[in-house]
Amino acid sequence: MTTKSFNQKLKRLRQRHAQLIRRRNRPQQNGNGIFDRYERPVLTADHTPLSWRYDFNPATNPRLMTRMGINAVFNVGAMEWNGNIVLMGRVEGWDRKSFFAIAESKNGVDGFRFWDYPVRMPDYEPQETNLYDMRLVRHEDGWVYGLFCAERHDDSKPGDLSAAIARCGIARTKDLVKWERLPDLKTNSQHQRNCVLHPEFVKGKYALYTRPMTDFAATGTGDGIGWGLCDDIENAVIGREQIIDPRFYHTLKEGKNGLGPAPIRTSKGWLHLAHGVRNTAAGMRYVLYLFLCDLNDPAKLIKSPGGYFLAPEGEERVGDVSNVVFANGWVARKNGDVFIYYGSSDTRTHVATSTVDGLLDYVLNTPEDGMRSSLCVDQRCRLIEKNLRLSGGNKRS
Ligand code: M1P
Repeated sequence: MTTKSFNQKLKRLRQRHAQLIRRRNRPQQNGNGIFDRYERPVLTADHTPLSWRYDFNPATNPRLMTRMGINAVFNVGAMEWNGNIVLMGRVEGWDRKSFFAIAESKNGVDGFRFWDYPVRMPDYEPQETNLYDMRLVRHEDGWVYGLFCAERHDDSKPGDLSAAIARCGIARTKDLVKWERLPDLKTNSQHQRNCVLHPEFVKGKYALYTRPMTDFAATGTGDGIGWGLCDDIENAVIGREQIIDPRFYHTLKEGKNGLGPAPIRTSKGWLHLAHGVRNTAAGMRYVLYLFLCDLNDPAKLIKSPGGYFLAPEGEERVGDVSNVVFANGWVARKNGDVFIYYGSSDTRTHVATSTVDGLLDYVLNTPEDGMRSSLCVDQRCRLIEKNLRLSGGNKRS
Protein backbone atom coordinates (compact mmCIF):
# COMPACT_ATOMS: atom_id res chain seq x y z
CA MET A 1 0.00 0.00 0.00
CA THR A 2 1.35 3.44 -0.87
CA THR A 3 1.64 6.06 1.82
CA LYS A 4 -1.19 7.91 0.12
CA SER A 5 -3.61 4.97 0.15
CA PHE A 6 -2.56 4.09 3.72
CA ASN A 7 -3.44 7.61 4.82
CA GLN A 8 -6.72 7.57 2.87
CA LYS A 9 -7.74 4.26 4.41
CA LEU A 10 -6.88 5.52 7.89
CA LYS A 11 -8.86 8.70 7.29
CA ARG A 12 -11.92 6.67 6.21
CA LEU A 13 -11.61 4.45 9.27
CA ARG A 14 -11.51 7.50 11.51
CA GLN A 15 -14.48 9.12 9.79
CA ARG A 16 -16.60 5.99 10.11
CA HIS A 17 -15.65 5.61 13.76
CA ALA A 18 -16.50 9.26 14.51
CA GLN A 19 -19.87 8.86 12.73
CA LEU A 20 -20.66 5.78 14.81
CA ILE A 21 -19.92 7.56 18.08
CA ARG A 22 -21.95 10.63 17.02
CA ARG A 23 -24.94 8.57 15.85
CA ARG A 24 -28.10 9.52 17.73
CA ASN A 25 -30.30 6.91 19.40
CA ARG A 26 -34.07 7.02 19.79
CA PRO A 27 -36.60 5.02 21.76
CA GLN A 28 -38.37 2.38 19.70
CA GLN A 29 -41.98 3.19 18.98
CA ASN A 30 -44.89 1.33 20.58
CA GLY A 31 -43.11 0.26 23.74
CA ASN A 32 -44.72 -2.00 26.34
CA GLY A 33 -45.36 0.80 28.86
CA ILE A 34 -42.90 -0.76 31.30
CA PHE A 35 -39.71 0.46 29.62
CA ASP A 36 -38.55 1.95 26.33
CA ARG A 37 -36.03 -0.02 24.36
CA TYR A 38 -33.71 2.06 22.21
CA GLU A 39 -33.27 1.48 18.50
CA ARG A 40 -29.51 0.99 18.47
CA PRO A 41 -26.98 -0.68 20.70
CA VAL A 42 -25.05 1.83 22.81
CA LEU A 43 -21.78 -0.10 22.65
CA THR A 44 -20.38 -2.62 20.18
CA ALA A 45 -16.91 -3.85 19.26
CA ASP A 46 -16.82 -1.09 16.62
CA HIS A 47 -17.18 1.58 19.32
CA THR A 48 -13.78 0.71 20.79
CA PRO A 49 -11.05 3.20 19.86
CA LEU A 50 -9.16 2.48 16.65
CA SER A 51 -5.93 2.92 18.60
CA TRP A 52 -6.79 -0.27 20.51
CA ARG A 53 -7.08 -2.26 17.31
CA TYR A 54 -4.73 -0.83 14.68
CA ASP A 55 -1.07 0.00 14.48
CA PHE A 56 -1.11 3.41 12.78
CA ASN A 57 2.53 3.24 11.70
CA PRO A 58 2.87 2.44 7.97
CA ALA A 59 6.39 1.12 8.59
CA THR A 60 5.18 -1.62 10.98
CA ASN A 61 1.65 -2.07 9.58
CA PRO A 62 1.92 -1.37 5.83
CA ARG A 63 -1.46 -2.98 5.05
CA LEU A 64 -3.22 -1.19 7.89
CA MET A 65 -4.39 -4.52 9.21
CA THR A 66 -6.43 -4.89 12.37
CA ARG A 67 -3.62 -5.94 14.70
CA MET A 68 -5.53 -6.70 17.89
CA GLY A 69 -9.21 -7.14 17.11
CA ILE A 70 -12.10 -6.66 19.52
CA ASN A 71 -14.88 -9.21 19.38
CA ALA A 72 -17.60 -7.84 21.65
CA VAL A 73 -18.59 -5.27 24.28
CA PHE A 74 -21.30 -6.47 26.63
CA ASN A 75 -22.42 -6.97 30.25
CA VAL A 76 -21.54 -3.50 31.50
CA GLY A 77 -21.50 -2.11 35.02
CA ALA A 78 -22.95 1.41 35.20
CA MET A 79 -22.98 4.49 37.40
CA GLU A 80 -23.36 8.25 37.37
CA TRP A 81 -20.04 10.06 37.25
CA ASN A 82 -19.74 13.86 37.43
CA GLY A 83 -23.23 14.20 35.95
CA ASN A 84 -22.47 11.83 33.04
CA ILE A 85 -23.09 8.11 32.79
CA VAL A 86 -20.16 5.72 32.68
CA LEU A 87 -20.34 2.11 31.64
CA MET A 88 -17.72 -0.41 32.73
CA GLY A 89 -17.66 -2.57 29.62
CA ARG A 90 -16.74 -6.19 29.37
CA VAL A 91 -14.54 -5.86 26.31
CA GLU A 92 -13.58 -9.14 24.71
CA GLY A 93 -10.65 -9.38 22.31
CA TRP A 94 -10.34 -11.76 19.38
CA ASP A 95 -8.19 -13.79 21.80
CA ARG A 96 -11.30 -14.45 23.93
CA LYS A 97 -9.86 -12.61 26.94
CA SER A 98 -12.15 -10.06 28.53
CA PHE A 99 -10.98 -6.87 30.16
CA PHE A 100 -12.65 -3.80 31.62
CA ALA A 101 -12.91 -0.41 29.98
CA ILE A 102 -14.97 2.69 30.67
CA ALA A 103 -17.14 4.44 28.10
CA GLU A 104 -18.82 7.73 29.02
CA SER A 105 -21.87 9.56 27.70
CA LYS A 106 -23.61 12.79 28.64
CA ASN A 107 -27.16 11.53 28.18
CA GLY A 108 -26.84 7.76 28.77
CA VAL A 109 -28.45 6.69 25.49
CA ASP A 110 -25.89 7.61 22.82
CA GLY A 111 -22.50 9.22 22.34
CA PHE A 112 -20.65 6.68 24.48
CA ARG A 113 -16.92 7.22 24.04
CA PHE A 114 -14.27 5.00 25.59
CA TRP A 115 -11.62 6.54 27.77
CA ASP A 116 -8.15 6.36 26.18
CA TYR A 117 -6.97 3.29 28.08
CA PRO A 118 -8.75 0.22 29.39
CA VAL A 119 -8.67 -0.45 33.14
CA ARG A 120 -5.38 -1.88 34.35
CA MET A 121 -6.79 -4.10 37.07
CA PRO A 122 -4.04 -5.23 39.46
CA ASP A 123 -3.22 -8.90 39.13
CA TYR A 124 -4.31 -11.03 42.05
CA GLU A 125 -2.81 -14.41 41.16
CA PRO A 126 -0.93 -15.65 38.09
CA GLN A 127 -3.52 -18.42 37.57
CA GLU A 128 -6.27 -15.85 37.02
CA THR A 129 -7.13 -16.01 33.30
CA ASN A 130 -10.25 -13.98 32.59
CA LEU A 131 -12.07 -11.08 34.29
CA TYR A 132 -15.63 -10.04 33.45
CA ASP A 133 -19.09 -8.72 34.38
CA MET A 134 -18.25 -5.97 36.86
CA ARG A 135 -20.91 -4.57 39.17
CA LEU A 136 -20.03 -0.99 40.10
CA VAL A 137 -21.25 0.15 43.51
CA ARG A 138 -20.83 3.44 45.29
CA HIS A 139 -20.76 2.21 48.87
CA GLU A 140 -21.63 4.35 51.87
CA ASP A 141 -18.07 3.75 53.17
CA GLY A 142 -16.93 6.28 50.52
CA TRP A 143 -15.32 3.88 48.02
CA VAL A 144 -16.50 2.83 44.59
CA TYR A 145 -16.31 -0.96 44.43
CA GLY A 146 -16.14 -3.27 41.46
CA LEU A 147 -17.10 -6.90 42.00
CA PHE A 148 -16.48 -9.20 39.06
CA CYS A 149 -15.91 -12.75 38.01
CA ALA A 150 -12.26 -13.82 38.19
CA GLU A 151 -11.93 -17.09 36.33
CA ARG A 152 -9.14 -19.63 36.16
CA HIS A 153 -8.62 -23.20 35.02
CA ASP A 154 -9.62 -25.86 37.52
CA ASP A 155 -6.25 -27.52 37.99
CA SER A 156 -7.81 -30.43 39.90
CA LYS A 157 -8.99 -31.64 36.45
CA PRO A 158 -5.78 -31.42 34.39
CA GLY A 159 -7.20 -33.41 31.45
CA ASP A 160 -10.23 -31.17 31.04
CA LEU A 161 -9.33 -27.91 29.34
CA SER A 162 -12.83 -26.51 29.82
CA ALA A 163 -12.89 -27.07 33.58
CA ALA A 164 -12.89 -23.68 35.24
CA ILE A 165 -13.39 -22.06 38.61
CA ALA A 166 -15.33 -18.83 39.02
CA ARG A 167 -14.37 -16.58 41.91
CA CYS A 168 -15.60 -13.16 43.00
CA GLY A 169 -12.88 -10.56 42.51
CA ILE A 170 -13.13 -7.35 44.53
CA ALA A 171 -11.47 -4.03 43.76
CA ARG A 172 -12.07 -0.45 44.80
CA THR A 173 -11.24 3.00 43.55
CA LYS A 174 -11.86 6.69 44.08
CA ASP A 175 -11.35 7.80 40.47
CA LEU A 176 -12.20 4.76 38.29
CA VAL A 177 -8.60 4.84 37.00
CA LYS A 178 -6.45 3.58 39.86
CA TRP A 179 -7.83 0.39 41.33
CA GLU A 180 -6.89 -1.31 44.57
CA ARG A 181 -7.37 -5.04 44.34
CA LEU A 182 -8.61 -6.73 47.52
CA PRO A 183 -8.53 -10.47 48.23
CA ASP A 184 -11.22 -12.49 46.42
CA LEU A 185 -14.41 -13.25 48.35
CA LYS A 186 -14.24 -16.43 50.41
CA THR A 187 -17.39 -18.51 50.88
CA ASN A 188 -18.12 -22.19 51.35
CA SER A 189 -18.93 -22.55 47.67
CA GLN A 190 -16.27 -23.47 45.11
CA HIS A 191 -17.83 -21.21 42.47
CA GLN A 192 -19.04 -17.63 42.82
CA ARG A 193 -20.21 -15.53 39.91
CA ASN A 194 -22.71 -12.64 39.81
CA CYS A 195 -21.73 -11.39 43.26
CA VAL A 196 -22.87 -7.88 44.13
CA LEU A 197 -22.08 -5.55 47.00
CA HIS A 198 -25.10 -4.02 48.73
CA PRO A 199 -24.57 -0.22 48.76
CA GLU A 200 -25.25 0.23 52.49
CA PHE A 201 -24.00 -1.37 55.68
CA VAL A 202 -26.43 -3.86 57.17
CA LYS A 203 -26.15 -4.37 60.94
CA GLY A 204 -22.82 -2.55 60.67
CA LYS A 205 -21.44 -5.08 58.18
CA TYR A 206 -20.79 -5.28 54.48
CA ALA A 207 -23.56 -7.23 52.77
CA LEU A 208 -23.13 -9.21 49.58
CA TYR A 209 -25.44 -10.96 47.15
CA THR A 210 -23.87 -14.21 45.99
CA ARG A 211 -24.62 -17.14 43.70
CA PRO A 212 -23.19 -20.33 45.18
CA MET A 213 -22.83 -23.18 42.68
CA THR A 214 -21.17 -26.59 42.70
CA ASP A 215 -20.33 -26.32 38.99
CA PHE A 216 -18.77 -23.52 36.96
CA ALA A 217 -21.78 -22.97 34.68
CA ALA A 218 -24.10 -25.99 34.47
CA THR A 219 -27.77 -25.40 35.16
CA GLY A 220 -29.20 -27.10 38.22
CA THR A 221 -26.01 -26.83 40.27
CA GLY A 222 -26.99 -23.97 42.57
CA ASP A 223 -30.03 -23.06 44.65
CA GLY A 224 -30.43 -19.43 43.65
CA ILE A 225 -29.36 -15.93 44.60
CA GLY A 226 -27.70 -15.88 48.00
CA TRP A 227 -26.96 -13.27 50.63
CA GLY A 228 -24.42 -12.98 53.40
CA LEU A 229 -22.72 -10.48 55.69
CA CYS A 230 -19.04 -9.94 56.16
CA ASP A 231 -17.10 -7.96 58.76
CA ASP A 232 -14.20 -6.82 56.65
CA ILE A 233 -14.25 -6.03 52.94
CA GLU A 234 -10.43 -6.03 52.92
CA ASN A 235 -10.59 -9.73 53.71
CA ALA A 236 -14.14 -10.65 52.71
CA VAL A 237 -15.35 -13.91 54.19
CA ILE A 238 -18.99 -15.06 54.24
CA GLY A 239 -19.61 -18.01 56.51
CA ARG A 240 -23.34 -18.45 56.04
CA GLU A 241 -25.14 -17.82 52.78
CA GLN A 242 -28.90 -17.58 52.82
CA ILE A 243 -30.80 -18.13 49.56
CA ILE A 244 -33.10 -15.13 49.13
CA ASP A 245 -34.40 -15.78 45.60
CA PRO A 246 -34.54 -19.50 44.84
CA ARG A 247 -34.76 -21.29 41.51
CA PHE A 248 -38.08 -22.94 40.77
CA TYR A 249 -39.38 -25.64 38.43
CA HIS A 250 -41.02 -24.42 35.22
CA THR A 251 -40.26 -20.76 35.75
CA LEU A 252 -37.82 -18.49 33.94
CA LYS A 253 -35.26 -19.26 36.64
CA GLU A 254 -35.58 -23.01 36.58
CA GLY A 255 -31.95 -23.64 35.54
CA LYS A 256 -30.06 -20.87 37.28
CA ASN A 257 -30.33 -17.23 38.21
CA GLY A 258 -28.04 -14.44 39.26
CA LEU A 259 -28.34 -10.91 40.52
CA GLY A 260 -27.74 -8.07 38.07
CA PRO A 261 -26.59 -4.68 39.36
CA ALA A 262 -26.80 -3.49 42.97
CA PRO A 263 -30.41 -2.80 43.97
CA ILE A 264 -32.03 0.64 43.82
CA ARG A 265 -33.31 2.02 47.13
CA THR A 266 -36.98 3.04 46.65
CA SER A 267 -39.75 4.09 49.03
CA LYS A 268 -41.29 0.62 48.71
CA GLY A 269 -38.18 -1.48 49.09
CA TRP A 270 -34.93 -2.53 47.42
CA LEU A 271 -35.62 -2.92 43.72
CA HIS A 272 -33.66 -5.72 42.05
CA LEU A 273 -32.86 -6.65 38.46
CA ALA A 274 -31.68 -10.22 37.86
CA HIS A 275 -31.32 -12.82 35.13
CA GLY A 276 -33.00 -16.18 34.98
CA VAL A 277 -31.93 -19.12 32.84
CA ARG A 278 -33.76 -22.14 31.54
CA ASN A 279 -32.55 -24.96 29.39
CA THR A 280 -34.16 -25.56 26.02
CA ALA A 281 -33.48 -27.93 23.12
CA ALA A 282 -31.67 -24.96 21.51
CA GLY A 283 -29.49 -24.26 24.56
CA MET A 284 -29.85 -21.93 27.49
CA ARG A 285 -32.23 -18.96 27.33
CA TYR A 286 -31.42 -15.94 29.51
CA VAL A 287 -34.09 -13.36 30.38
CA LEU A 288 -34.26 -10.50 32.91
CA TYR A 289 -36.68 -10.20 35.79
CA LEU A 290 -37.34 -7.85 38.72
CA PHE A 291 -38.09 -8.39 42.38
CA LEU A 292 -38.41 -6.26 45.51
CA CYS A 293 -36.90 -6.76 48.97
CA ASP A 294 -37.78 -5.21 52.31
CA LEU A 295 -36.09 -1.85 52.99
CA ASN A 296 -35.26 -2.78 56.58
CA ASP A 297 -34.45 -6.39 55.87
CA PRO A 298 -32.83 -6.57 52.41
CA ALA A 299 -32.67 -10.37 52.61
CA LYS A 300 -36.48 -10.58 52.71
CA LEU A 301 -38.15 -10.86 49.30
CA ILE A 302 -41.50 -9.07 49.38
CA LYS A 303 -42.63 -8.94 45.73
CA SER A 304 -41.86 -11.16 42.82
CA PRO A 305 -43.80 -10.42 39.63
CA GLY A 306 -44.37 -13.48 37.47
CA GLY A 307 -42.72 -13.84 34.09
CA TYR A 308 -39.87 -12.01 32.50
CA PHE A 309 -39.32 -8.27 32.50
CA LEU A 310 -37.17 -8.20 29.35
CA ALA A 311 -36.33 -11.02 26.94
CA PRO A 312 -34.11 -10.99 23.85
CA GLU A 313 -35.82 -9.61 20.74
CA GLY A 314 -34.77 -9.18 17.10
CA GLU A 315 -31.02 -8.86 16.66
CA GLU A 316 -30.59 -9.25 20.43
CA ARG A 317 -31.38 -12.92 19.97
CA VAL A 318 -28.30 -13.61 17.86
CA GLY A 319 -24.64 -13.46 18.77
CA ASP A 320 -21.76 -15.46 20.19
CA VAL A 321 -24.06 -16.97 22.80
CA SER A 322 -27.50 -16.57 21.27
CA ASN A 323 -30.79 -16.06 23.11
CA VAL A 324 -29.18 -14.24 26.03
CA VAL A 325 -29.89 -10.95 27.74
CA PHE A 326 -27.79 -10.15 30.76
CA ALA A 327 -27.73 -6.97 32.88
CA ASN A 328 -25.20 -5.91 35.48
CA GLY A 329 -25.65 -2.16 35.25
CA TRP A 330 -28.43 0.36 35.76
CA VAL A 331 -28.58 3.97 36.86
CA ALA A 332 -31.40 5.66 38.79
CA ARG A 333 -31.13 9.42 38.40
CA LYS A 334 -32.32 11.96 40.97
CA ASN A 335 -35.37 12.85 38.81
CA GLY A 336 -36.54 9.20 38.95
CA ASP A 337 -35.37 8.15 35.47
CA VAL A 338 -33.81 4.72 35.26
CA PHE A 339 -31.35 3.64 32.55
CA ILE A 340 -31.14 -0.12 32.20
CA TYR A 341 -28.09 -1.44 30.36
CA TYR A 342 -28.09 -4.98 29.07
CA GLY A 343 -25.88 -7.16 26.96
CA SER A 344 -27.40 -9.22 24.19
CA SER A 345 -26.15 -12.65 23.22
CA ASP A 346 -22.70 -11.92 24.71
CA THR A 347 -22.02 -9.54 21.82
CA ARG A 348 -23.26 -5.94 22.27
CA THR A 349 -24.78 -3.53 24.80
CA HIS A 350 -28.22 -1.90 24.74
CA VAL A 351 -30.15 0.57 26.83
CA ALA A 352 -33.80 0.65 27.88
CA THR A 353 -35.24 3.49 29.96
CA SER A 354 -37.97 3.62 32.56
CA THR A 355 -38.67 5.36 35.86
CA VAL A 356 -38.54 4.23 39.48
CA ASP A 357 -42.31 4.81 39.73
CA GLY A 358 -42.96 2.83 36.57
CA LEU A 359 -40.80 -0.09 37.69
CA LEU A 360 -42.48 -0.11 41.10
CA ASP A 361 -45.90 -0.11 39.44
CA TYR A 362 -44.75 -3.12 37.39
CA VAL A 363 -43.34 -4.96 40.41
CA LEU A 364 -46.24 -4.23 42.77
CA ASN A 365 -49.10 -4.81 40.33
CA THR A 366 -47.96 -7.68 38.12
CA PRO A 367 -49.41 -10.96 39.43
CA GLU A 368 -46.94 -13.45 40.84
CA ASP A 369 -46.24 -16.54 38.76
CA GLY A 370 -49.27 -18.80 39.11
CA MET A 371 -46.86 -21.77 38.86
CA ARG A 372 -49.50 -23.92 37.08
CA SER A 373 -51.31 -23.39 33.77
CA SER A 374 -54.78 -23.55 35.34
CA LEU A 375 -53.95 -20.86 37.91
CA CYS A 376 -52.35 -18.70 35.22
CA VAL A 377 -55.57 -18.94 33.17
CA ASP A 378 -57.55 -17.91 36.29
CA GLN A 379 -55.30 -14.85 36.67
CA ARG A 380 -55.81 -13.91 33.02
CA CYS A 381 -59.58 -14.44 33.20
CA ARG A 382 -59.78 -12.09 36.19
CA LEU A 383 -58.07 -9.42 34.05
CA ILE A 384 -60.40 -10.11 31.09
CA GLU A 385 -63.51 -9.94 33.32
CA LYS A 386 -62.37 -6.62 34.74
CA ASN A 387 -61.80 -5.21 31.26
CA LEU A 388 -65.09 -6.51 29.86
CA ARG A 389 -66.97 -5.04 32.80
CA LEU A 390 -65.29 -1.69 32.07
CA SER A 391 -66.25 -1.78 28.41
CA GLY A 392 -69.81 -2.95 29.02
CA GLY A 393 -69.11 -6.56 28.07
CA ASN A 394 -69.34 -5.97 24.33
CA LYS A 395 -66.01 -4.82 23.08
CA ARG A 396 -63.76 -7.51 21.65
CA SER A 397 -60.37 -5.79 21.82
O1 M1P B 1 -23.24 -16.68 28.33
C1 M1P B 1 -24.28 -16.16 29.10
C2 M1P B 1 -23.77 -15.64 30.43
O2 M1P B 1 -23.18 -16.72 31.15
C3 M1P B 1 -22.67 -16.43 32.43
O3 M1P B 1 -23.71 -16.06 33.30
P1 M1P B 1 -24.25 -17.10 34.43
O4 M1P B 1 -23.11 -17.27 35.36
O5 M1P B 1 -25.41 -16.55 35.12
O6 M1P B 1 -24.60 -18.32 33.67
C4 M1P B 1 -21.65 -15.31 32.38
O7 M1P B 1 -20.48 -15.79 31.75
C5 M1P B 1 -22.17 -14.12 31.60
O8 M1P B 1 -21.10 -13.23 31.38
C6 M1P B 1 -22.73 -14.54 30.26
O9 M1P B 1 -23.36 -13.43 29.63
